[in-house]
Amino acid sequence: MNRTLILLALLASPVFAAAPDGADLYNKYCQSCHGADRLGGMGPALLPESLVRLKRPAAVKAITEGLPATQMPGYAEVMNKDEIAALAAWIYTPPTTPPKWEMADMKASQIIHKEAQNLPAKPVFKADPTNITLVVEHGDHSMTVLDGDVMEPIHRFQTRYALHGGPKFTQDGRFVFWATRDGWITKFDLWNLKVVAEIRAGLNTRNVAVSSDGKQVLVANYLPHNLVRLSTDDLSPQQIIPVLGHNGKTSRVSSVYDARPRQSFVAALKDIPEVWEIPYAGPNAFQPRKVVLKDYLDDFYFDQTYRYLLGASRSSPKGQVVDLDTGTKTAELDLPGMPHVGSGITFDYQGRRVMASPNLQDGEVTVIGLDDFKTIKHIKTLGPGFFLRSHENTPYAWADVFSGPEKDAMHVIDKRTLEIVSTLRPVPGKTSTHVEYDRYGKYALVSIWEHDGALIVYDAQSLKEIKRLPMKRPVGKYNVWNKTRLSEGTSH
Ligand code: DHE
Repeated sequence: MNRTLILLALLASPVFAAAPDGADLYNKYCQSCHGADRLGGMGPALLPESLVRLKRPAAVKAITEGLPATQMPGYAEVMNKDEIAALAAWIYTPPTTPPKWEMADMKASQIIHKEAQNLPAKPVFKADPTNITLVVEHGDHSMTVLDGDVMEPIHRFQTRYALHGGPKFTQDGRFVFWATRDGWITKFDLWNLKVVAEIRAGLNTRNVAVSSDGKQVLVANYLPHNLVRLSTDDLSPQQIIPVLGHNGKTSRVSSVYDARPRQSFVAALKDIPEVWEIPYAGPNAFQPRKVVLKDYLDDFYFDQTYRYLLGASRSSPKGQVVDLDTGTKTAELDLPGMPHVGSGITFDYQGRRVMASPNLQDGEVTVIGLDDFKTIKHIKTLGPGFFLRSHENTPYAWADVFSGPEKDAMHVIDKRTLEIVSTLRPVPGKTSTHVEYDRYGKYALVSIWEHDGALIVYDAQSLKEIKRLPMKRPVGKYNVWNKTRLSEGTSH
């Protein structure tokens, strides 16, 4: 064999084979579904921001074996282990130029469903439209519409991939708006059970808020760092509000909420110590008022006057109370661990208004007086919880234990004594989470967070199970009346 042939043979041997190139593999196998530049298409976006909740070994497993109940196939027969590892590493690598999503991109993505325009303002079903509950099912990305009087489904339909945050209703309860983590916003006509319009307003989105006058939708984005204002008519984009702080830094937006009595939106920011208030009425409409703070406030709870924000920062051991009128911090809160104040509730305890918050890190529910912002009680639970829910017409609040060995437990707390009076295990060994009530507080609905999970309907007074509705990994539930009437027992 001459030298050239030996060299060629060596280069072709596994020792000298070039390392697999993740970008090439992406273009070959993934781009058609996950989009050019990893921005998403039929499949979700595969940018580092979109993958924070997916551990790398899980990504490798998904590429190798595919994902059940989705169109994601397995690639074990097509790529070897090194190629799969290179591809997984590539999707977690930030793009060399930050991805953009501008007005023209939004406009090009807008879909107006013609068959859902100008339909009658009358429900097509017999159920009481004010007592409808929407159930978001993550297992197969669908939504069930429940008749809240009898707790029976009246409709079920496919949604886009990975909804997150509460759907937001117009005040009459007819139209509902929701966001996916990939930035798709949907407008749904609940009375006609039809999707009216859709638009992609961001690349990585947190949630939406709808103004109380029913005219504006505001979208909170992680990527790009902005808020996007849409018209509620057909979701046409009206304004991009870049989030640039006083210190010249841009920020992700953690969440945005409607502050009805203030006629404004209020946004929590992840990367800069500011809270933004964006009025939607008056001479300063749509011009952000930037409240500069000493500490970050990336999740908060409004007191019932909407003047005070009770906030937690994920990086600070103390919570803070911010007076929105004066734009200053007025008190510190004794909130240990990682309080999930956004999921807090309000009620009366011994003649005082109090708020209670679950905790994502510590096994406790913290109860705080709203008159002096002092902690009244740390109610010890069996583990960290995600959601706390109640209703005006019940003496009980339900607190889940979302993670850890006791994730199947659901505590029932008596609001009169602040004691746990019952710990239910709806399905032993399976995560039970997120309670929502019907309009009258008669039923408490618990999600069994499993692919072949269920919604369990309890009698809210006797705490006895009434029935089980099979559901695909149900998570959030949203009752029209409770959400539009700002029930003190739920988030808005
Ligand atoms: Fe959520 C609401 C933030 C993870 C299910 N979640 C919210 C809201 C915020 C938030 C700011 C309020 C928006 C609204 O209602 O308009 N969630 C976060 C996080 O920061 C966190 C911890 C990590 C993340 O990556 O986002 C997080 N959330 C989750 C989950 O893992 C859950 C259980 C499953 C999922 O959907 O990914 C989850 N979040 C929910 C639900 C709501 C929610 C069901 C609405 C609750 C309601 O009753 O209104």
